[in-house]
Formats: sequence, C-alpha cells, structure tokens
Amino acid sequence: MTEGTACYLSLGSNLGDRAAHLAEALRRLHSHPRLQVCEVSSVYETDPIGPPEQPDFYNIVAQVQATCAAKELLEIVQQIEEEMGRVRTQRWGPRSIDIDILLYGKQTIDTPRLQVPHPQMMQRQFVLVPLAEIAPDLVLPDGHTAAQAARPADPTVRALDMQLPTGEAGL
Ligand code: A4P
Ligand code: MG
Repeated sequence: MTEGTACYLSLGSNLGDRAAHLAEALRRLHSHPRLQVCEVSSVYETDPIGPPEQPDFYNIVAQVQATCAAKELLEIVQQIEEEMGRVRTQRWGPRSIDIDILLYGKQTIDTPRLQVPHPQMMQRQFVLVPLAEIAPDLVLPDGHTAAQAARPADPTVRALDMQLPTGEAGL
C-alpha cells in the first residue's frame, strides 16, 4: 500500500522551455525523500489568468503521496521554485515554475502562509480539467466531483498530446 497523505499539486510555467520546467519540477518533487509522484496529467496549454500580455502557460496537475506535514510540503515546493530560479516580480505574472498545493488529503488549513484547499481552485479550469483527467471521482470542496466541475471543452484550456513521466516511470 502507498504510504502517506494523498495530495494534489498544480504546476504551471509560462517562461522559457515550459515542458522542460514542468518535467524538472516533477523530477525534483519525486526525488525528495518525503514525496512520491504517483499520477501526472497530460500537459495543457492555457490562456493566462491575471495580467494580460503574458505568454500562455503550460499546466499540469500531479498526485503526490506525502509523508510530511502540509507546512513542510509548502517549504519543499517553495524551495524547488527557488532552486529553479523563479524570480517573483509581479503577482500572477510570468514565471518559469509555480507550484501550488491544491489539496492535502481532506485537511482544511487556513493560516497566513497556507490555505488548503487552494482558495482559487474551483474558479480555474486550468486546474480542474487536468485534475479531472487523473482523479475524475475526487470530491472537491463544493461537494462536486472533479469530473462534474471540469469543462474539458473550455477553449482556454487546450490538451496537448504530451505526457511527462511519473515517478513510477523512473523520474
Ligand atoms: N500560499 C497560500 N496557500 C498556498 C497554497 N495552497 N499553495 C502562499 C501554495 N502557496 C500558497 O504565492 C504567494 C504565497 O501564497 C506563498 O508565499 C504561500 O505562502 P507565490 O507562489 O509566491 O505567488 P504567486 O504564485 O505569484 O501568487 P498567487 O496568488 O499564489 O498566484 P497563483 O494562485 O499561484 O496564480 N494562469 C494560467 N493559465 N495558469 C497558471 O498556472 N498561475 C497563476 C498564479 C496566475 N495565472 C495563471 C496561472
Ligand atoms: Mg503560487
């Protein structure tokens, strides 16, 4: 049986080699001793939400088993963002890699540094469509399943025929 807490992460990139940044972030997550990357959605090209005039994003959602607390998971993802050279300039602006915690098991967390479930996840098809691909029956904060909440035909979220390797595939 797989150990730990089932978590869902949203990964996005809209600078440089977007697919390579996502693949590198997955590799770094999986190589952390407390994390195992179990499922990865295919890659979606998505219209930017936030400041206009920025490049389209590549987005994926990954399911990760975590044998650490949520607070430590946030520290791990922020360290990966930092190591990968993300420069925080503008809120919702361009970035080489952004990793958000969508869900940490069934926990609700509301601290200044961490809110889980992610407060914007139900409004973002770039999160819901890839989430529904890997976990259609997952029940979301509003009681709907991921498959019910996702609009796969949304023109702002375009599936690319591109699958990045999961942990099992030897990241
Ligand atoms: N924080 C609180 N809760 C969480 C959580 N559940 N997961 C805090 C991760 N971080 C969380 O984030 C700011 C602070 O949020 C962190 O210090 C952490 O303590 P940040 O990553 O430094 O800043 P940000 O990402 O620029 O801002 P924000 O508000 O987190 O933006 P989002 O929600 O990450 O949105 N459009 C498309 N198509 N695809 C995208 O991926 N992403 C964004 C960024 C905007 N538009 C997008 C996309
Ligand atoms: Mg963020």
